[in-house]
Amino acid sequence: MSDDIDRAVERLRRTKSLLVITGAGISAESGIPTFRGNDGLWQNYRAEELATPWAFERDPVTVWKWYDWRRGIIGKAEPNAGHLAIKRFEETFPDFFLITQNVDGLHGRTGIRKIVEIHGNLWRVRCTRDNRTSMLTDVPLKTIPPRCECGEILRPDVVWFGESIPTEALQASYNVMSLCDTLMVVGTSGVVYPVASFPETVKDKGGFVIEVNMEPTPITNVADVSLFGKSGDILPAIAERLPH
Ligand code: BV8
Repeated sequence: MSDDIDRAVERLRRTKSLLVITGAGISAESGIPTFRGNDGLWQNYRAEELATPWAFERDPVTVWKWYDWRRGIIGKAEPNAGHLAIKRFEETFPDFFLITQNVDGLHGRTGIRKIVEIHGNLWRVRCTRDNRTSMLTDVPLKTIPPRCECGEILRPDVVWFGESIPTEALQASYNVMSLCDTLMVVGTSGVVYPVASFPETVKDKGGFVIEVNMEPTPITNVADVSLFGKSGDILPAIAERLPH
């Protein structure tokens, strides 16, 4: 592993524009269950039952009970050393951007600014009548389902399976992918599209891809370097070896 870390650090020292993509694994050390791991969020439920517009249409109460449970866990969580190291990368690299698939808001709590939450944020809600969004941070929720002052049901402002990524977020993602010379992919199983296709997009245009994960994923075949271990250990170790 130390040779691989050396190769990653050597590349990062020559990197002008760094793009980081994160998934649920970066929040695991904050105590937030991942989606597909042994303690996976999905284990007690099937994704189709909950994270889809059809599920919400059919049974908004069950979907909101699941989000209320997740908000309860996330509400007690703090950003971990991995989140903080990525904040340091924002200060270290002349050009930096973060795309996160996570809806937990933990990156935002580090003060990072150059970020797109491509799957939304579960602390934000959206009126199902006029799509106006607002923050709703009650834990637990006062009423399930929560309602807009207009009387309509509110939904989590997240991207569900079968829903398209908002155009602005997708455009911003393709823009930063075209500009970056190095991509670091952290804590994602690489199975959810379109983000799962992003490492190949960067690789195809000649970018260097560094993966950080506990185990091999489909991204491992695309990566120039895969660093296996906890992001909360690996990312600070890399940050330490970069110019401050
Ligand atoms: C789209 C928000 C166009 C909600 C999420 C058939 C019908 C319909 C759609 C599809 C279809 N087939 C394919 C699709 C497309 C679908 C898709 O990709 N499905 C997959 C499952 C096959 N995608 C979509 O629908 C997307 N939209 O394509 O629009 C369209 C429209 C209509 C029809 C067709 C196409 C929208 C996808 C967004 C879904 N929303 N979240 C919410 O969270 O409540 S996805 C959800 O998964 C989260 O955002 C999560 O981040 C994301 C990805 O999962 P990961 O982050 O990778 O998490 P996971 O647990 O899987 O992995 C964790 C990793 O961390 C592991 O590798 C583990 O080893 C590692 N790890 C653990 N601990 C650590 C660690 N690593 C380092 N350190 C540690 N300590």
